[in-house]
Amino acid sequence: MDKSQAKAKKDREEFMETYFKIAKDLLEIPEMADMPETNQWLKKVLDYNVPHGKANRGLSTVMAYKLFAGDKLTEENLKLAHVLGWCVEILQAFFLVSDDIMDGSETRRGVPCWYKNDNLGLAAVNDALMLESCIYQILKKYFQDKSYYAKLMEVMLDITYKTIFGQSLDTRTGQDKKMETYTMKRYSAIVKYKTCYYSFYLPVALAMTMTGIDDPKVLKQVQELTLEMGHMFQVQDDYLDCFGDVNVTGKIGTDIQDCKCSWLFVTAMDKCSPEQKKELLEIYGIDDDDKIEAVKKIYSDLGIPAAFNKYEEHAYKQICEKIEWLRNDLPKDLFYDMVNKIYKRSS
Ligand code: GPP
Ligand code: MG
Ligand code: MG
Ligand code: MG
Repeated sequence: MDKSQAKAKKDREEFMETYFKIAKDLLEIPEMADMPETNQWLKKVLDYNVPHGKANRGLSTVMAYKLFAGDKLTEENLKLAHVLGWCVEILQAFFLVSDDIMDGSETRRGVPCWYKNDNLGLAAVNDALMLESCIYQILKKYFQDKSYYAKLMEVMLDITYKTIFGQSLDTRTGQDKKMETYTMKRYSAIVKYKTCYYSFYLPVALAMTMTGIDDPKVLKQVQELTLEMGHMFQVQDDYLDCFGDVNVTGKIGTDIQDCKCSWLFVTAMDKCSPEQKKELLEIYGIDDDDKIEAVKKIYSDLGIPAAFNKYEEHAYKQICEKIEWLRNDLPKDLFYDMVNKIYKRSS
């Protein structure tokens, strides 16, 4: 293990310690002491859905705080940044539990999706709501006497709002199945809202809120850059849904049968012959193994994997260029770390 891997391992271990603390806090909310059964249930929901991911978003929140705070960093504030990082991870868990129900997915992080677990079914909807509510219990406990408490809530709620609207567009597009509307423009709108804001902008925005950075020009630069990273991330996600190794991604893809406006489909539409187009429009969005395989074959025949590799390289280069051109008061290392964590990812 080299030096940077050892540091990443240590950062992760420190971050995990805070998970145990906030999980305990949530189970010990004084006015809920007469609800021991639901408290035990909440523990199950948290432990299954929150701590077993890559925690990129949570760790980015901590790193962003460290780099924005610079020499004003205190032990106490670092702990608070860890707490904020877990709020982002809980938000992610809330989205994933809900998303898996909507997408009809089977597995997540190598185990059954929460709603599939113990045949929970739609009872899992309330568990998703429980997760979301936990965020605000934690924010209250740790931040209520901070001058930036209202601003933190505003950021969290605003990004949640945007994500829910992105998810609405994603889900309704898949249900309407009007494949002539599946353009790159539509795709970009879906991913900007459903993925980019919460996955890449939110961790940095929360850290900036904690450090009191509110210059609109700075926020705009950070937003532009992080949304671009998020776009690359979702294109990768779409690629992995179809061509990823399930043992590595931990999730079985559903985009083809769900008739999603995915990067692969939009790119295929652009490249295909009239005959291939006719076939694709006939077989896309149907939950049938042979038809799903036939879609994958058309993607392969069209050279979509190569087109993806080309896209990824190009997007990465553009993001790195953007980072180079950032204002000097912004921490370039943070953004390089964020993009390098995802470039060429297989999970
Ligand atoms: C990713 O879509 C987007 C989300 C997980 C946001 C969900 C938002 C909600 C408001 C529920 P995806 O379906 O491609 O993700 P995955 O491939 O991980 O299922
Ligand atoms: Mg999904
Ligand atoms: Mg989805
Ligand atoms: Mg996906």
